[in-house]
Amino acid sequence: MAAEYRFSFGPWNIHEGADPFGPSVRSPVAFAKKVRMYKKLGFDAVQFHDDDAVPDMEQLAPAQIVRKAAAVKRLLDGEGLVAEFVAPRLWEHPKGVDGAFTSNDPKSRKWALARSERAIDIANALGTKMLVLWLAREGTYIRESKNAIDAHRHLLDAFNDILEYDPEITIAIEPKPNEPMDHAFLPTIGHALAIGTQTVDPNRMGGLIETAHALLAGLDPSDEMAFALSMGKLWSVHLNDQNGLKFDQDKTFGAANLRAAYNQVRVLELGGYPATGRFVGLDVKAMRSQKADVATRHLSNSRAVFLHLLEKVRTFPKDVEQQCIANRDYEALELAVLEHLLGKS
Ligand code: GLO
Ligand code: MG
Repeated sequence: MAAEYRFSFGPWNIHEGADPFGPSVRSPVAFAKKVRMYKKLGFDAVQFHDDDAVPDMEQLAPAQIVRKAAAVKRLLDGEGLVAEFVAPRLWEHPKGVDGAFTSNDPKSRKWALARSERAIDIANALGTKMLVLWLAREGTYIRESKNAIDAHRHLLDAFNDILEYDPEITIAIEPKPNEPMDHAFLPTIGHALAIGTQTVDPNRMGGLIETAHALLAGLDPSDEMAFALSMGKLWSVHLNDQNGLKFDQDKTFGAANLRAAYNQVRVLELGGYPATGRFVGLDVKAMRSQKADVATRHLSNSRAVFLHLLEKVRTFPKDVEQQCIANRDYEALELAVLEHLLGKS
């Protein structure tokens, strides 16, 4: 019944459990081994950072990078998987210490663009036309450290350069309001889509909405998704969950707020998301306490929760909904939703 939704995750979602207060607690899993796990877990597509595909890319010439990425493509083909997107990892290199596209140092800004171009080369070799930009360090720790007006102009220049580098590449901005920065530039999908309209090719600018990031911005993830869907700009999602306003938790989808998760699935249904051919991405982390042999359950569980909620969305009595709306009896509608989620209807 739900076969038309297809799912993706990134290799970073199978991880060793290190956090800012303690080291790894599980051994690393080799990339090739992770790739073999996808289908078994119910997933059809791989999300990439550029250096997930080509780990030593900073030491390689462009042609060597493309050759290595082509080998990864063969690995994917062998497993019947596709690449959903590539995201340049601009937040770990020393040159990106104070931001990449919005660094005060022009040499860093130049590096960020060159690195993004290599990420596009990798995307082409992997067979995807989507670049995701999570603008991790584009922001400030203190407001006085940057001219924020210039910073937004630098972002626009960078998007234009990327669009011009490859006439077919599309950019999905993944907004996040904070962490690692005190405040990030382009903190919501509204900001992301607005700047897209100012670029040389607004048709190639869209967004990826992550549940936790919307919650950290104090917004409702399903309404954020609705905003993008209303403009045909929801190009991917990172479903997960978040228990209040704290660090980005990336909990299993639905784990903190089942009803909010239900509404995210509902809005994807209302927006005809599966017919767009785009993937449902899950950006979830295993708990640090999880033992290695079950440290992929957060992924299969998140997918399972999505599919259960999809069934709930599809079986919600439409006549009751219509009647409640006609009567403006939202107390009745609320109870109907709660009872449906509780398995009482
Ligand atoms: C972190 C982000 C991160 C991105 C990934 C792809 O908060 O959610 O996981 O989704 O780097 O851009
Ligand atoms: Mg994410």
